[in-house]
Amino acid sequence: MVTHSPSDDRLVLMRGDLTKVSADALVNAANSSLLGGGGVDGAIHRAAGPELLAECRTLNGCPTGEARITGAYRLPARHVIHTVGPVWRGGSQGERETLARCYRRVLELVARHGLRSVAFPSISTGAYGFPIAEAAPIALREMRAALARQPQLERVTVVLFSASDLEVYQRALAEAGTPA
Ligand code: AR6
Repeated sequence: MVTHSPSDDRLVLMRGDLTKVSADALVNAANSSLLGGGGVDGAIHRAAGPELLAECRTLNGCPTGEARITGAYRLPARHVIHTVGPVWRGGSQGERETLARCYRRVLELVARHGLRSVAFPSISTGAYGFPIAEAAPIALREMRAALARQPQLERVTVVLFSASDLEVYQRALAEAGTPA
């Protein structure tokens, strides 16, 4: 089951495993080494196969708040866009701005490569500890802004791992108000 944004039906929320979703690009919540880890990063590398790690090794990492694009190998996608979210340190270290920049950088790469669909996990809200109720409106705001700018974009999906995470995003979407 998917939830569509009331203001733009190209923005959808669903519960599931990101590595099973088909899109031009799947977004990875990576760390700055880009050499894999746990959570969605581990799942993406496992599903993509070792060729993804081999390509990531050539990139020499990625700073927090930035993004890098690679092939997707055995994933049902053309590309993986890796971004490094902020570690939550209480909210006074610019975490919200850095999280917004992650979404913007990913969506800039989507535009630059002419991609029509992209699927995101909830960046930083697992191991990196960003409160999901604060992260969801930031994520959705950046996605709506990109959809308004990018007519080629047919679908932006957020794939939430748990029912409770999906509920938080659904609430944020309902509260988001008028289009960006
Ligand atoms: N599909 C969709 N969402 C998932 C999946 C999946 N297969 N697996 C986990 N999630 P996290 P972060 C959710 O920890 O907080 C890694 O070790 C998860 O429930 O994956 O940005 C990296 O290497 C949570 O809601 O990413 C970094 O070191 C969300 O994805 C660090 O974790 C993000 O959780 C990054 O931490």
